[in-house]
Amino acid sequence: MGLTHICGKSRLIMDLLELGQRIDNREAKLGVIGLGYVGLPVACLFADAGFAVLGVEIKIERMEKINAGISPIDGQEPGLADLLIEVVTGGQFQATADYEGLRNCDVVIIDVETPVDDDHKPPYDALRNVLKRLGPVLKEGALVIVESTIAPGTMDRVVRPLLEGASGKRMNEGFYLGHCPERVMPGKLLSNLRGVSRVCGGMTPQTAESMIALYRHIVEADLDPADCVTAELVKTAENAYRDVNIAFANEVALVCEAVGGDAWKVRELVNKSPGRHMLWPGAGVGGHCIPKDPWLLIANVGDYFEPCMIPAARTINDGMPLHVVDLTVRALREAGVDIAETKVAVLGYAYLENSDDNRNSPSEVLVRRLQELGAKVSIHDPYVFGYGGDPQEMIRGCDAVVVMVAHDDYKGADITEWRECAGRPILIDGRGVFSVGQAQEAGWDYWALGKKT
Ligand code: SAJ
Repeated sequence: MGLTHICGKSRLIMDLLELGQRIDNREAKLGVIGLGYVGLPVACLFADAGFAVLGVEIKIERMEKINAGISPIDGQEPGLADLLIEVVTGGQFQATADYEGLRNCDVVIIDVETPVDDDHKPPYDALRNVLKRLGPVLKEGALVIVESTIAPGTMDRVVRPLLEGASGKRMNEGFYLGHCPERVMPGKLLSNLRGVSRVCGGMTPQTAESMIALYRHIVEADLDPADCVTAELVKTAENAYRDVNIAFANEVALVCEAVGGDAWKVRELVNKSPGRHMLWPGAGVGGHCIPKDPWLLIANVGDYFEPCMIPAARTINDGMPLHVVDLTVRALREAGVDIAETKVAVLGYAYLENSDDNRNSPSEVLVRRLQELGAKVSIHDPYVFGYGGDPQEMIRGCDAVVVMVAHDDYKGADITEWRECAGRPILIDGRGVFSVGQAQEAGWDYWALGKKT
């Protein structure tokens, strides 16, 4: 091993040891770039743990709300609004739109969106922009941690060269680099950040150890050291795993429709078999993670092999809202009605039960297709802004009612009263909310995903 290399290695170790001490005694100054549903709670938790935190947010209105102690995040996020007020008024946390303030930061955490394009590839526009603006102000010896979900290989082939180019520094000399993928869920942001284990992927083992020392201040669960590729693989694979398993449940549901089974009953009994954990079939897979992360997992493998199962699962899940449309068309046709002259009430517009989040909602796909077929569609959702009110008013006079989300409000509804409001007794159940007996007893011509009715 050459002297330079030994000096370089000892320099790295010395730098990270010194950084580790500043982290341990909370002297290290933290920067968080991107104050969305991940960055904002991360910034608040580190500020609450005693660090001085500077948040960088390019959306001025969002930045100003945060500095006024007002959480810009919609929906119920237990504890976040109070924590934000506390750390802002306590002076531990402030937001800015200016990268200059990051010059004093020993640690910079990056939390920006990483969508995929129509070719299912991540352009990383936001991430590239952040790295180009961070480079010139990056403090000597700073630790940069990407928390955004990224395709395996991105840290080494995108983040590292961009940051070295923009900063004029070399990794493991002028700065240190790691990837700690977020594992938050809307509605449970703070509890997930505190209670769910994290993979701390460092470009060197020493970097991973420094990351563990940092996250130990806010995470009560396991902090697992790894290299960056492992961290990239774990996050994208865990969500691809979920997507593939949902697709399996959906394909079993279609089999049940074809042969006369009940997919919910089948799932319950399958899961009595040791080692089986079949998920729930449904009218589609929405949200900000599951539809995207499988594509990130396979984004950089095309030169090596052609994945088939993961894309096939995406095709199955993306097809489920359209399958519910087919059920609706068939039900109306059997009642002697062409969908083009009908009124259809769609109950549920969020992507997830009891949530107001409608990102990538399967209901959007269903509504668009029904309208293309000529139906007049009304939408209800007790949580999504603009679609509240009494569902019976949406149902009144309709030719078909389609339930797309298993909100508790629907599970507890009196569907006999719904029937009395409806123009025709056609009920399409996309989430197994009702039983065949319950629906037919209430006088409905009941059609359900995953059930032969
Ligand atoms: N869905 C099904 N069948 C299922 C489960 C979900 O059709 O059995 C549908 C849902 O209706 C929804 C979509 O899939 O439209 C996604 O649901 P989700 O329960 O996976 O919720 P998400 O999108 O919030 O996923 C998050 C992810 N968490 C992170 O990325 C940190 C995911 O890894 C978690 O597994 C998931 O929450 C969770 O377990 O709640």
